[in-house]
Amino acid sequence: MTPTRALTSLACLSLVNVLVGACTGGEMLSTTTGTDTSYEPSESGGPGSASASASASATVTATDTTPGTTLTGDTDPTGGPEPTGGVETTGGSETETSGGGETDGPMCEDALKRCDYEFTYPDNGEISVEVMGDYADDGWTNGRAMETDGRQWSVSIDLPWDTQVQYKLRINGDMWIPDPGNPNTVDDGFGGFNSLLEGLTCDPWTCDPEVPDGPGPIGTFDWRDSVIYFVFVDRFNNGDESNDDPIGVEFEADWQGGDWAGITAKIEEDYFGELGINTLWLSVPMDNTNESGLGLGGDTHEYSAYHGYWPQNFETTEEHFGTMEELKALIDAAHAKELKVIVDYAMNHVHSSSSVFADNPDWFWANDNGNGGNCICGDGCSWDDNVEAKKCWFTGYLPDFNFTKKEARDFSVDNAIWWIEQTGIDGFRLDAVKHIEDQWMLDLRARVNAEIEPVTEEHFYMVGETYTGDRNLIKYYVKPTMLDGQFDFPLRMKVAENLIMRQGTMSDLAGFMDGNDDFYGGWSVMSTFIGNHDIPRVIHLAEDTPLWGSPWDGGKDKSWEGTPGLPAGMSAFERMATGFTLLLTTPGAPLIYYGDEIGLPGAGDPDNRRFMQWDGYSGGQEYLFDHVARLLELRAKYEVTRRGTRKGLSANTDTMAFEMSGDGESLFVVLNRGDSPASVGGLPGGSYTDELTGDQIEGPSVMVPARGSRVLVAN
Ligand SMILES: [Ca+2]
Ligand SMILES: [Ca+2]
Ligand SMILES: [Ca+2]
Repeated sequence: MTPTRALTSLACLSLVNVLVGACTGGEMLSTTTGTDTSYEPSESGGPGSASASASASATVTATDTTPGTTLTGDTDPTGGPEPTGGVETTGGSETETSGGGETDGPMCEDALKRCDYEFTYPDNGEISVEVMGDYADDGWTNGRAMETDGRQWSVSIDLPWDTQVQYKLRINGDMWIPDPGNPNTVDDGFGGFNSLLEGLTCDPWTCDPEVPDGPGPIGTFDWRDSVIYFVFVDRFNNGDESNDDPIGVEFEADWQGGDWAGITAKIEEDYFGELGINTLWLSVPMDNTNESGLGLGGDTHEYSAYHGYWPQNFETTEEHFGTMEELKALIDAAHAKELKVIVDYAMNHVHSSSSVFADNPDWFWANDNGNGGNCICGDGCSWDDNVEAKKCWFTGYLPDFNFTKKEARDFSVDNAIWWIEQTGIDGFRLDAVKHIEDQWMLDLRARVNAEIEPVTEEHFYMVGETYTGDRNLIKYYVKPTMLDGQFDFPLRMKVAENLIMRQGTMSDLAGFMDGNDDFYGGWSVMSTFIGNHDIPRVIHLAEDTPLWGSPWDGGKDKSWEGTPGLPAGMSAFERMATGFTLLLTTPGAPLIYYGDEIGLPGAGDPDNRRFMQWDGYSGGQEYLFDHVARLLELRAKYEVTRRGTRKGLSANTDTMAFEMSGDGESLFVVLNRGDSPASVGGLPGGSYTDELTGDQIEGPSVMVPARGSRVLVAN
């Protein structure tokens, strides 16, 4: 197809474009989300880290679609166009192009129309070349990788209809330049220039698939109602000492005996019911190696595979956790208690001892950076570069699947489906999403839709992990063809920073949440959290003096030496409780990391994975458990906490108030991070009951205890 260029002066007229920055007065606003990260890509995992993504998927709709100029019926089995048509036409790869009337392309709003455009760059031996820009809302962080024929790099990208596009080329992952083949540039606001394409129109065009506006999954269980508890299997409860079998590395890094029988026992004791959990997330169940390995990034400690991320045998259970029969018994026991079960699935790599690697070496990327060195993530290849992050090995003993090879992809997706069919699990938590090729996830979602959901008649939930502060990168994977949601790392970091660590202000947090509530789309079910197994235990950020200065700190300085103890007194537990009030009264599928309900202590990995404490709780721990359990009772009772709309009512340095409402129901949440009681305003006048304490209280301003919160219902 041949793109044509519209007149500049017309480029922004009557455009309702949901994907890129707004146009005003014929000028492009300066790039919004991208410019800061485009200049200084930060380290993996940090805020604003410019990170990996997918090159191919952006063009799927274009390459697979044959919208055409021949819409007058010969390809349309329904018998031809209706002049006013387009009612059911969304374009895209699977959609027939019915309707169309007098137009030449499939019918869709201009905002969904796309023009295929080929970017090129002469090949001078670069390792990688990517197009970064505002052609998509993740385009400044998720470049589209060019491919080379040896003489020229090129990539086709679907550009938004009749919209100016600013872009740069990223060479070898770190050098950002304007496109030398395009003389049209614009000031980038950083003393340099972005290349500029005027608004393109084309004939024919393609249409982006429309994303549904609300959750539309099948089934009786609505995943917006889910409350997830991450059972880190090896460290939770030991139900069978006969399978303990440590391999002899340091205690903290060895198997410690937790198993599926132990979890089943806790299900039957109703531990999760008492807390108010309805979904369990279990560690990777497949057999891991019994070899030890050094930690990543210069760590001199030897580790076992107790965490489950070093898979070896793909259709065997991990013997430290139990047999397939014991796993099924766990899932049956959970289902009998109306608990859903999702399992971790690690698809990026295998352990080098796996026969899958020995038998199929060509299914894996070579550990070779093309310059005579290794391609270890962070050592020879980049954790973040769009191309390298997909193929780098996490470490020398974890060969990395090359899912551009169909045989490898089919093997892995077959295996994921096999685990679903064998066990009856209800969802997956997918590890290290930005490190695998997109097609793996597209394939898995398509097969789950085709093979699993018609049988179970329930929606199979898939939540991914992309450890970054880059919301656009996280959002990239949240779409009906990939993931239902991802873990909301950016929200977690703001809650930790502003509320729990008391940096900045609660107004900062309120402002962030105003922009975050709808960021991932009404269709998605993101998982909100304040703790997980990759960050230090949150209780230490809630101490009077937080143990680390940044919410992003991995806490590795204390993970082996000088490990922290349980905080004394109440204050840390009260702050953490207030954090949970925020999390458990707002939408998402909140995640509770095992032990966080009792403020279990621990610095960075592996100290954040101490064995669960089952008795001898301090007053602070009991307070926190009871608070979380009460919040989850309220979450079950008040649908607005799960499905309502949040509206900020007031915020200042230490306090914040918001309303959750919907279907005629309203709930008011007030939070005070300060160390003195505070009056919090902004509520409607009238009398309220505090559902946490039973207190009767009068609005429009209410007193909130130091480090406390209230959940108010109008009397
Ligand atoms: Ca055991
Ligand atoms: Ca094993
Ligand atoms: Ca990979």
